[in-house]
Amino acid sequence: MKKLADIGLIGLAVMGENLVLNMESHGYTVAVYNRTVAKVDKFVDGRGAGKKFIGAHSIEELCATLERPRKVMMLVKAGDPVDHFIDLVLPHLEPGDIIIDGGNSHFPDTIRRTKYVENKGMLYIGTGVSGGEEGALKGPSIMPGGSPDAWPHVKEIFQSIAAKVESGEACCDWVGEGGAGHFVKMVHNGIEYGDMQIITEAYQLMKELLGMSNDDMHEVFKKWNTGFLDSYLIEITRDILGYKDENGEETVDFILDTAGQKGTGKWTGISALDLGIPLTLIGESVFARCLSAQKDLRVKASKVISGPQAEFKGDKQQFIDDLESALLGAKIISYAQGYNLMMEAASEHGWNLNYGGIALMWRGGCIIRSVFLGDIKKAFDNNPELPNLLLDPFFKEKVEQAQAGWRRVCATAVENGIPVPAMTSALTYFDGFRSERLPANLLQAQRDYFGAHTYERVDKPRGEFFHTNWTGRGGDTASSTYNA
Ligand code: 2AM
Repeated sequence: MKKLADIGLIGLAVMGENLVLNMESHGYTVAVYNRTVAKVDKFVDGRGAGKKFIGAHSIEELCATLERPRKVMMLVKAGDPVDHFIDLVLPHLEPGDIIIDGGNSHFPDTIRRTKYVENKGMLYIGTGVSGGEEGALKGPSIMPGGSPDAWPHVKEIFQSIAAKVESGEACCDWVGEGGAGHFVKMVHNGIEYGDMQIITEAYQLMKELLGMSNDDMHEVFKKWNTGFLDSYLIEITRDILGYKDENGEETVDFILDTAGQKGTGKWTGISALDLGIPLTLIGESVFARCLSAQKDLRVKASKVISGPQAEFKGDKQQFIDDLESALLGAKIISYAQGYNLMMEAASEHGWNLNYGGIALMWRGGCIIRSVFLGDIKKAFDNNPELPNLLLDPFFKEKVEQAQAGWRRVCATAVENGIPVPAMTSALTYFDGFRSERLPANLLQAQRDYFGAHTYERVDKPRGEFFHTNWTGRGGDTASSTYNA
């Protein structure tokens, strides 16, 4: 009898093709199917020629070629196509078989689909796959969540095709129940927005304030990439700044300054607002892209509104070193905030997230991969209950060391009228986070004044609420009394 396939894949676009080529190169037999069926033969006879692929021309045929429990992975356009394929596949499965969505689905959809598929007796996995087309082929970061019983059946395949860190560990582990995998992938993308934004702020300061050339900045990023900031995004920034086209022109200078976005940063921000988590750096990074996109309006404003003339007076090398500190401080804040969001989501949705494991999954293969994530893993290995990254002794010290230079950068940028929304909002968060007392006492007084919303007192136990008749008019009735 012909060998059955270890796993089936629906969706032969570039990501799907690369991922199955990766699986095949690790010894797995893969059955493949695509909505436009002609692509199946094209792939099997083309990039897949001579390899262990089984081309299927229908969903029924695909499911019939799979080892039990069947594993059917979809890499199709997020949204309705995923629901559509789930319904097409389900009739050909048996209890215990597994449907896997490897696309960029929004986590509430994955929560819903996990329940739906489980109710039919099958298992479901929604997994983030990061690293782009190249990552899919050579080793992506894989973040699976869904039905816990499905994990032992896909663990070996997923971990063998995932990126590996130096110690050999795979950048793939079980994230958690329901939509946890896609949630963590979403936060990954939000953090990516933040990392990119702070790099652009450093670039803007070097360019506009220090008047540095692309070649000079290329050298600075090259150096930074050998230190604590060592990461994929610093590395590609170095290369972009050093890139010249066939005419010797520096391409980066010709690119229109309007940022695009596909929505995962926005989802992360919305999720933070929903859960009440101060995710300020990522939020500012999304808004910075929005402001960049208002190009016509900015051009008009630039002609009529004046500000300070940027002029640098200090020690240039010192300022470049300060910029490295600012990047470091802001980056630590961004990850502290991102982890804060994941912790809150875990408690909201009942997910048992493995925070060190998440750092390891992001350590290699994906866009935010960096040496720094190894230290985050250590922080959670040392204390799995760590409530905030800033309270880890290593990161506390790093951020304290960074703060002097980071403050100088923010102050200089503000004085010179150069926008650094992510670096400054991160610093402001840091100062708020380390404040025992914030001015919310006054805010509570205002709320009580105009809306009788009541307040708690510093000289009374928490949970007791008071109302003051601030004007002498009106009654003593608190709003909670008449809301009841
Ligand atoms: P196609 O090759 O038939 O277009 C990435 O776009 C993958 O998602 C492709 O395999 C593509 O199939 C599939 N896809 C895109 N839109 C789809 C839809 N509306 N329904 C089903 N599959 C879709």
